[in-house]
Amino acid sequence: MIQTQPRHDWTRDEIEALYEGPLDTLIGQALDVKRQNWPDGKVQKSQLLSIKTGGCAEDCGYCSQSAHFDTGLDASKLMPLGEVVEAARRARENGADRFCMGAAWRSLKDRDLPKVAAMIEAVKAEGLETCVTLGMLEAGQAEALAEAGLDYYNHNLDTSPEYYGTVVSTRTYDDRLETLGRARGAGLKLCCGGILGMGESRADRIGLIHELSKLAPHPESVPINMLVPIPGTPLGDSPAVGVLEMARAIAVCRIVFPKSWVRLSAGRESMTEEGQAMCLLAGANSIFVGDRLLTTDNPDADEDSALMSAMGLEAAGHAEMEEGPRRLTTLIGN
Ligand code: SAM
Ligand code: DTB
Ligand code: SF4
Repeated sequence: MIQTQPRHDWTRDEIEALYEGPLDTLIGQALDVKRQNWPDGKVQKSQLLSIKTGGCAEDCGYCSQSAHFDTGLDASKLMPLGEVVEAARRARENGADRFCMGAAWRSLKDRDLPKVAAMIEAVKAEGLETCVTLGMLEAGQAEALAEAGLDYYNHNLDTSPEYYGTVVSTRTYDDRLETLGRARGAGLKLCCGGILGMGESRADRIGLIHELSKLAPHPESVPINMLVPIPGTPLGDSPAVGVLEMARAIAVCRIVFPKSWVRLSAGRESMTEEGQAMCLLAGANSIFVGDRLLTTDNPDADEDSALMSAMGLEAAGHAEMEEGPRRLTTLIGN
């Protein structure tokens, strides 16, 4: 009998056993869990907007926006409110259900908080779920964001605690956990996941999932990114991770986080249609739409329509999907 309720006592060995299993067993289990918690045939769409690009003080080895590396990216100031609202409207018209605003900050400054709060209020008023990712939070800031109507705070753990220092030197894993705790303490939902393809081992991928599983409650949203290699960064020449490895990580996340969104996030632009289908068949139930992520390309609306139509999937909003399982009748009954 497959466990479909969230658990916080997963051991690394249990997660490893899932991850290393035969792919048909793993994906079969992931789909069992998915069908007991989510409707068949539906995918949720989120859209990103970079509200403050580049010039970041952190040295995350994967990131185009770090001031430590010459990536050729032009830094810009915080976007005016009107442009953010326009982008949110376009996203909603394109079928997005959640709008995620990202800023290339090491940490949120109190002087910027009212401007970001106004963006959250305005995007919420457009009928979208709201998410922001603004770096580290100080005491009290998460409460102010929640007050403005924020639904989710995105702050990724990115990899295992052991590998983290190889990728980032300007902050620690514990700094990350502290901000996650502050966001959770203010009643925000968490969006927290990681990246595959940074030169980490499979044990690090298992370690990441294990760390995420210890968060109680689990992050409501778990984004799994495939590294988009950025020339000029320390990870710019990293060999691509295989799509089957992405599918394995997604399937394990679906089993370990049965009631969370598992989002096939960055990296779709470099995948074939079949590769993306494989990741969705492994249990992902959300994607980023829009032809840009934060600073890099994402498949355009026509490509996504073709993928959805080839798979017979429909976009659905969070409210419909959170109603829970709804099985489509199959050709052979039940
Ligand atoms: N500054 C904030 C922070 O670091 O939390 C927010 C922005 S940051 C761009 C958000 C997340 O995007 C990172 O934690 C990482 O998981 C993901 N990301 C950034 N660059 C990426 C890349 N080149 N490929 C894949 N994912 C990436
Ligand atoms: C997440 O896990 N992935 C998104 C979102 N959370 C903020 C960001 C992906 C960024 C990809 C690289 C870029 O476009 O700069
Ligand atoms: Fe800055 Fe975030 Fe990029 Fe790190 S991932 S350099 S914190 S924008």
